[in-house]
Amino acid sequence: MNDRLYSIAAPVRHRGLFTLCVSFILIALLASACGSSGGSSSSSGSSSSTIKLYMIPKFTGIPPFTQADQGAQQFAQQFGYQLSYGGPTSSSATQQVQFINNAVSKGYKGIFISADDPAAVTPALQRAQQNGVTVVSYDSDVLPAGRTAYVEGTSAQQIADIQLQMLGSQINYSGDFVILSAQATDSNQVLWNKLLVQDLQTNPKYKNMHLVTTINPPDDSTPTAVQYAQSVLKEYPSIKGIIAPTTIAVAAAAQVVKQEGVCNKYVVTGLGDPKQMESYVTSGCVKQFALWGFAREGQVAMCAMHAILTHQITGKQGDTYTCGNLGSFTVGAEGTVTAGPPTVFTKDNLDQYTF
Ligand code: RAM
Repeated sequence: MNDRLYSIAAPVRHRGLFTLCVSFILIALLASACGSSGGSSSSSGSSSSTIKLYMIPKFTGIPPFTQADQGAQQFAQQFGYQLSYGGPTSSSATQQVQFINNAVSKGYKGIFISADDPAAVTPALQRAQQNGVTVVSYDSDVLPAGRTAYVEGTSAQQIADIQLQMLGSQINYSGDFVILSAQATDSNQVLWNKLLVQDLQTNPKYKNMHLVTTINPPDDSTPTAVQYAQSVLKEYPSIKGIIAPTTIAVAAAAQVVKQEGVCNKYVVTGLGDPKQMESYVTSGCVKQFALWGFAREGQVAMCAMHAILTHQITGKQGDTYTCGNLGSFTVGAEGTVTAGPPTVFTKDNLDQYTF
């Protein structure tokens, strides 16, 4: 398990240090006051009075979650919170529950989580809430009972539409395709795939496109996705393309079609990280894929947490809060906040993105 703490407040061991501690607390309070007024206080200078928050991704070690952490960290420093980041190294709801329980027992006051399995983590989150912990889900939602608000990177409906459009425009809106997704418990992919199917069935533009199957590998890891992408090409050789709504699977599918020398035969598209996809785009193997700013998603989630902790909002529909220079955000249906717009990447704009 990967459990990185940005800063750890040193425990106070001696009564004689009381005066010194009071001074530290005062300094910390001053620092946090400066931070919330736009200064540059750092969480690494925090004392034991600093409010501690914990961010748990689906799993650590991939760019989107690292970027969300960095975005959240930036605003945590401004607000004077201490933000820690840690989670399973590969998708595991059981391990996420351990991270939740540890955060509660260590006195964290807020938890951000992108769920590996909403049903499996929500009871632990409810216990956390009963202990006074505020929960904001991001990226992949938990059950509504387990959190106050959910911050999605971009609108789920737009993600579905864009993916169909990216594939359709490259195959003349005709032919079979496969969705190579992530594990079946990932609530974000499940929702996007459902909306995509609805779109496919109802929009006459897509009447000649046919989804052969949606594949849910047992996890969202590169070796597994590569293996499944290879099987897709073997099992369904006559498809026109693959839509992969995970940064892992879209890169894996691109790797497989490139290695097998079939870039001209199959369209690979979906949701990808620009840096991870760069070589496939510059070599012409992948023409289009989409994503949104995960750093922004982390920032908007941190601002939601701050607005809840400071009693500016309760997470009900219509609540609004501001987020520095990103402007103002409104809580929508079922406590959902949309962080920003999606971007479609092609060879023409890819070099503008550094993430
Ligand atoms: C992967 C994860 C994440 C998803 C992106 C698009 O990084 O599955 O949850 O939002 O892909």
